[in-house]
Amino acid sequence: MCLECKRYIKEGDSVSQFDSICEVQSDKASVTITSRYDGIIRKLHYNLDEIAYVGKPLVDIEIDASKGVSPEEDVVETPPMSHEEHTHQEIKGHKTLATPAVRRLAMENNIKLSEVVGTGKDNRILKEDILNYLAKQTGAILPPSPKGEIIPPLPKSETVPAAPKDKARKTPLPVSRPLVFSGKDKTEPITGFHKAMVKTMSAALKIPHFGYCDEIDLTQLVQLREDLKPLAQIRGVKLSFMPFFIKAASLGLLQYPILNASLDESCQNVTYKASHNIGVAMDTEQGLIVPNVKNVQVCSVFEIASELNRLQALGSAGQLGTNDLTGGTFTLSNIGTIGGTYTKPVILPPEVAIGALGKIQILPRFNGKGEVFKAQIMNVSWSADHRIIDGATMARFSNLWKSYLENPASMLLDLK
Ligand code: CAO
Repeated sequence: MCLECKRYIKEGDSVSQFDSICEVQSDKASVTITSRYDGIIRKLHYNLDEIAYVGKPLVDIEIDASKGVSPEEDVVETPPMSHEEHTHQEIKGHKTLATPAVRRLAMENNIKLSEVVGTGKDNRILKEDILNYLAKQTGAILPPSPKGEIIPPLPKSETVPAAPKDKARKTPLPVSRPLVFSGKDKTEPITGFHKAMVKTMSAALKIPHFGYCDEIDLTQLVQLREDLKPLAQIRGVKLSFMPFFIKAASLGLLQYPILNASLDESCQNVTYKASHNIGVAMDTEQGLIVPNVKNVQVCSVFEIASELNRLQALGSAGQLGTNDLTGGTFTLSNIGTIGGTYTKPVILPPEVAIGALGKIQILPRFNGKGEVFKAQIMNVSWSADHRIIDGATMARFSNLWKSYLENPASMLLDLK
């Protein structure tokens, strides 16, 4: 487990119960560790960015004797799971599972944990359950604060769309003078989400990838999104192209369920997944992450947009939890937001297919009458597991997906 660059305390600081101590990042999620005690920080066992070991002391806290506890030093240990510390709270006779950070989030927003449905293991209440509960209450998409602090619910009139990504980061800084090299090599451990990428991509190497590319004319969709964007904005949601790409993929998967499947390790059985949990590759400060929109087959385009806003807000704040990051069944990667036309996406095992989207460009094309017009063109690149998916299936799926996007009104026929 790696201690990420955010630490909220230093030696000598006074802390109270539930005060943030630091943020840790594992290869699955990052989470804020809070103090279990009132007291004074006497020793920090790790420097920033060092690997902290599960079960080993993280900080020594001298406990305040006046609070009726032993004045000896006590330690806060690195939890076995970064996301789900095993803490209990008794509510109305039954145990509610939630981490101290989640309980603090609930407390600061005046939410009774007994009213929140936990979606974690054994019904544990996760941070996103609280955020979802708040969002439902207020109709707002809550942008998490940069430090992972708790933002009070907004009144209805103040609903806001998810925080836009830090655009500044995408723009390369102008280099005004020649780069100076220090002349020293630097070696650093691979940690956090990068570690997950090593694991997943090494496993993906075992899959024989089949590639298939095509060009999509998004002229109608670009116009449709322009029309719908202000309506979504009024409802507090930013509507990008992704929700349409995702919904069209789900409609396609209904016809070609083999693409929403997984193959067991010995390649003896294929499992067709009932849920379309569509992963979205996300470029974040912490690295590449792929949270997924759950059960797209039963979601409207608006619901997908709203969920994507939530995932993007949590993703850019480094606060996505295990539930959002696991259980994907099919993936789309919109690298076109950064640039490029065709790419060669790598399948995320145990999934069997992935699509990557290039940038939308205005290019001359011919219409049915042979006249040149300004078309909004995007390229798509699919990769599929050739052990169970043949090229013809991938091509037919791609044709269907393309037809929905080139004539977005046709999606209405198949929406439930
Ligand atoms: N071409 C051109 N413009 C595009 C586009 C495309 N393919 N896709 C989206 N855009 C536009 C959007 O419409 C939006 O413009 P407006 O502000 O005018 O509405 C702008 O780009 C920014 O979009 P966004 O990033 O806010 O939202 P999104 O839903 O389109 O994309 C996400 C979300 C998470 C896919 C994207 O932010 C991202 O991280 N992309 C990179 C994915 C990546 O790294 N893939 C590689 C994986 S393998 O290493």
